[in-house]
Amino acid sequence: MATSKQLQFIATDAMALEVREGLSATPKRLPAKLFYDEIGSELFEQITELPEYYLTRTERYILERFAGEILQQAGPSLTLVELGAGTASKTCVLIEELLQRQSRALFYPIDVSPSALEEAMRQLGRQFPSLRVNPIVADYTGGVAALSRISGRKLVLYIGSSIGNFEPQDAVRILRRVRQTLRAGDALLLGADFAKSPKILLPAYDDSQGITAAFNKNILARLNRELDADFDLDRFRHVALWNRSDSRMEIYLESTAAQAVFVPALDMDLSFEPRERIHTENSYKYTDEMIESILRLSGFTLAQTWCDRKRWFGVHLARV
Ligand code: AVJ
Repeated sequence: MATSKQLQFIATDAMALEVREGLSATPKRLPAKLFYDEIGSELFEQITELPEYYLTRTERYILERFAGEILQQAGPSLTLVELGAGTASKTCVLIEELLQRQSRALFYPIDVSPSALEEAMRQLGRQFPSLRVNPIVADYTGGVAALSRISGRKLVLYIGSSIGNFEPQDAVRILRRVRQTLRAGDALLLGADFAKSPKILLPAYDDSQGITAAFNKNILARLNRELDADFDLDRFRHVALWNRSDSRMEIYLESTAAQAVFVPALDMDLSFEPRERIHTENSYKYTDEMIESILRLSGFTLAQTWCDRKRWFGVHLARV
């Protein structure tokens, strides 16, 4: 039984409205941002260490290998800003290189999670005494608004393939807003996963240890905890599919039986047919052409792309 305090969390939020909308729709869906409560964020950390999940370690390798070139391209006297920074664990690589080029630096990590930002502060403060960290607690919209108040030459980091959760037109909308806060000389560093064989993609989103399944199911567990819902987690299974025509991985929770679910905090009765799915995430996989077009439509020009030898992951520097 959830306490009233727990019930408040989603129920008072605009998030509750999105949950209601998504579960009322046909086919049913839930917003991917719901994954990241404390348990979900911990499960995601575990995903990044899975042998099948190549994204995080490949991007970190690219940042390590090319940090010098990336900062050279971005220009002198940089202030770093990171959208969706989390604990900023991959950003250290760039900060280390930056502090070899300039004696002091400013870093503005932007994230919705105050606890992740505290962790970032603690880690970075210890590791880099000459770095000034100014955390900003905000979502994408609020974070972008905060961007325009930051002075100096900026390099905005949007790494981790977080952009991949958005439909291309929404990605353009977000990047265009970022673009509007930037001035001549500023740059954007975008990390994005490349389209590749489903033989590589499918295991990355359906690992042998079942961590991704647990991550996906945590959405339902969260609705049980915070909205007092009665989803039976054993009667849903994790499904990952490659959608070639839309160039994206899709993940679902599939009902294994006909069943009814009640969501008290939303006063919602749900019914599921056998094999009926809830769509929980899209993860877009890009070609060079897709990246170029998204950047161009957002008002950026692609300056350079760095990638690993297999071209599994790309880090793209774009200028205003
Ligand atoms: C955090 C959005 C980059 O799409 O690969 C990992 C989330 N979902 N496994 C991704 C995720 C399933 C991840 N991003």
